Amino acid sequence: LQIENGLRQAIELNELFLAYQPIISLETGRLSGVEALLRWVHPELGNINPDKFISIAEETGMIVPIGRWVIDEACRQFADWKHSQSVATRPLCVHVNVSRKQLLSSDFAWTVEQSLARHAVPPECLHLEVTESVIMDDPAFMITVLNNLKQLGVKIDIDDFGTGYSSLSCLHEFPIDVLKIDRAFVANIGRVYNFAALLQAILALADNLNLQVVAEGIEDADQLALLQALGCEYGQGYFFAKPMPADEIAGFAASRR
Ligand code: G
Ligand code: G
Ligand code: MN
Ligand code: NA
Repeated sequence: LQIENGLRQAIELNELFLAYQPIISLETGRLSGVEALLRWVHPELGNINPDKFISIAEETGMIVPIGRWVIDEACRQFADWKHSQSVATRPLCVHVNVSRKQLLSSDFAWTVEQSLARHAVPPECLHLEVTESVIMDDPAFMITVLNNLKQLGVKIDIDDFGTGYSSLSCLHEFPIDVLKIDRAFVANIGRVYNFAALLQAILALADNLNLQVVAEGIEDADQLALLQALGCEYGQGYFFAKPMPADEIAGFAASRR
């Protein structure tokens, strides 16, 4: 309850901030984009576990105003990088996680459009990450919602891909740009022979559908080498970097050049 009440005020009290995790081109090793991840530092409780407070925010509906703040803040920060950094030391796109309740709120697309305009962010630089389970819950309706968002020019990623129930054969019906392979999947590729074969099939399909692929949760050099051998284009994970404060991103990018 302390968390629930605190969340209501967290935006106004400036207790929320975004950490950014690098997304790396596995071909060049350079910074490609970043994923914004919400953090909450409570004045008494300190750092609150995101899994915990985000699920409370989703249950209570607080995720709608909080999510609005997240997208606006990610756009503001992206614009700041664009102005203050050379193309070699800044991310080329920013990815933001979006919950089911946000997608269902009728003014969601409008608020995204407002944030893009307010900060003069090129729409194609903003990726909205939607989990596989959210879009598969009501596929026909989600196709409409996502098509609406696509009209703004933003990109759509399927997050946590590979562990849910989406049939590979209906992927082409969704207006998506990127598959983010779930980290549970990546954790198994070196251990279970079938996972490497499955990943190969997913990469072939993605290629056919003109989708980019980001492998999540890369934690060691063996996983990276295998993903590179299979031709996976992008990766993310503790092996490269943990989520970090915005002001550390330029230094990180410079270190990868
Ligand atoms: O790194 P991490 O512990 O931040 O993320 C925990 C979970 O919370 C992940 O599933 C992630 O997708 C989700 N998450 C992180 N930030 C946001 C956000 O801004 N909005 C939503 N809806 N989910 C988020
Ligand atoms: O659901 P989503 O993919 O948005 O979740 C992002 C979450 O994954 C964040 O909480 C982030 O901290 C976490 N994460 C990022 N890289 C790694 C990794 O290499 N290993 C593990 N275990 N978690 C990771
Ligand atoms: Mn994500
Ligand atoms: Na994910």
